[in-house]
Amino acid sequence: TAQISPTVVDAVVIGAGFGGIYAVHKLHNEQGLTVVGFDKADGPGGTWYWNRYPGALSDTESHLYRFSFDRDLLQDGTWKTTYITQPEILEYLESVVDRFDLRRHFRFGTEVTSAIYLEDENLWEVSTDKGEVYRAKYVVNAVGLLSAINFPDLPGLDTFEGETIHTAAWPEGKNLAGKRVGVIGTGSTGQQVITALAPEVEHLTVFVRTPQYSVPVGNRPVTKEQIDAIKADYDGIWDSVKKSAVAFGFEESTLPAMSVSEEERNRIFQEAWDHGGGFRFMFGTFGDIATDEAANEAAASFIRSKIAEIIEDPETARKLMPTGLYAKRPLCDNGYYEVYNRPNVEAVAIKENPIREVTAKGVVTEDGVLHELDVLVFATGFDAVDGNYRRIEIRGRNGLHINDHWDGQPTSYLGVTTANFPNWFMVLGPNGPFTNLPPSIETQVEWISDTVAYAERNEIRAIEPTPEAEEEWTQTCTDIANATLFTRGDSWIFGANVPGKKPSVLFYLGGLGNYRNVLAGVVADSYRGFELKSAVPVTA
Ligand code: FAD
Ligand code: NA7
Repeated sequence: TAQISPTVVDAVVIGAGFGGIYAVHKLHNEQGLTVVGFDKADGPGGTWYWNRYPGALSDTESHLYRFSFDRDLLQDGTWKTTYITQPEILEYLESVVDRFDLRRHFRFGTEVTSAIYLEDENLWEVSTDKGEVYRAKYVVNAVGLLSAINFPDLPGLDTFEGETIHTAAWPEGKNLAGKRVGVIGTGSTGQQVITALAPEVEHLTVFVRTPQYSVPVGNRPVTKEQIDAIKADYDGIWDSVKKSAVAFGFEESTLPAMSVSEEERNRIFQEAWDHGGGFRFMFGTFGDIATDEAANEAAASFIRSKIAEIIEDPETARKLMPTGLYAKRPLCDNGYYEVYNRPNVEAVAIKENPIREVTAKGVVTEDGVLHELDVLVFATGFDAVDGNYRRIEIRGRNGLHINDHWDGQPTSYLGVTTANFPNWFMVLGPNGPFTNLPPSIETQVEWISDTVAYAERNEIRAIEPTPEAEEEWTQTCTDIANATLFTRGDSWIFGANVPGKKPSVLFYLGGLGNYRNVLAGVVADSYRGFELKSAVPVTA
């Protein structure tokens, strides 16, 4: 790279999802900084650019799965159903990019391969797979928390003569009508794609490893009157969302599940089941489902009884029946369990009957059966949170590699910064909030851009957290996580889903309202926990 003369800008933004789009808007349109944004994708949208699989739907309600920062944007928005589909979200994000004239700042189809801090110049040198080199004082990483694909290697996979597709790399418009399709994975994505594919394909074989608890999503058409009522009250709605814990827009319950009679408890569960929504079922019914074992079991057993009612064949129901704690990201679906009553859908329980190998014609299980397939779909999720960081060569002070810095576990101070990586910010980095994400993304991007503005105003050369502040934040997040049952439900929330990945606490489970207070408190307390290096000599 020595021969290439780098382009110098004030800030580099990596990613063009909700986070990157808003970061470029804040830094350029509001602060007048020169900014270049990158995305591997050929257009904006992030998650919603990549996840084009049939059935892809947000499980945040439509009116809250969007930006809140601009009143006119909110008033101009519209939606057809209570939940918003992938094509609609993609269209929305593209329209935001055009509305704020952001497209010209992005280089699409361009992967950032390295970001190296040059101590003497106090600049980050950012290189891309196109051979370009940029230098910038600030780097904002908006690389996505559910973005680096988890693609398990099955024995014999390379001999398969059919097609393999990961849901997060679904080719645009790819239709599987009339095909014999296998799906591996029954998380949120698996449930959506299985439900959508079942009526279209000739035969669907679902390879089920760990069945999960799910409740109906309850997606319904909305009227103009309903939308107008929301718009009339948008300020109040966002205000209460940003003060809440999970930011999904419903009233979070504080009622202990065991404080009411069994009959009353089941009435409350039934009401939530009929209304729909995964987070609503877990956090809107009672206040202690995620923390108290008896409460958790009450919710789990209610859902199990529903599954037993819905799935007609008892043997199939057994294969789909979750056991143990209800303590992962709460799922909701659009008729998922019902799908197994179709004659063309078959469940294979791969814990009791593991996949032996993939052959030219399909998947062979331990019982010797060949499941013949034209297409094998991987709904196997993501190397969540730190996955995309580890795929870039990132070096901070003294050449410290991010993978060495995060050798034990990925850490941060406040989810947005990490020690030894000056002027380097993260959107949804390790130990950020676990919520409906757009309001958390906005919170972080606003904090980052306010901090950049503060540094520019005060001629701060470099800002980074102290290792002590970072350790304290990790401890805070660990203590909060340990007070919940979530630490016991192996999933991507704790990095427990990818072979070889060391499980650890990856989220601040203290809620968005508290998180916002912490961020504001740190700033009010003269950037408590940060080291600010002045560009000008400090006079006595
Ligand atoms: P992303 O949208 O993931 O964007 C990151 C971008 O960075 C990607 O486009 C990627 O290509 C790019 N990138 C990464 N590394 C590089 C690199 N080295 N060089 C160049 N580009 C790079 N959240 C909710 O709150 N509610 C939901 O209902 C919900 N549903 C979801 C459903 C699915 C199927 C998935 C996968 C996620 C869902 N999420 C949901 C989470 C969702 O990811 C966030 O809500 C949000 O879209 C994240 O935005 P982001 O900008 O932080 O990251
Ligand atoms: P998830 O929730 O991580 O689900 C992945 C699924 O794939 C899950 O059922 C896994 O089973 C299964 N899986 C993963 N690897 C394998 C292998 N090797 N063999 C068989 N089965 C496997 O990812 P999603 O995409 O569904 O959802 C992630 C988030 O994105 C979601 O919460 C939304 O926020 C959007 P396991 O449970 O590990 O036994």
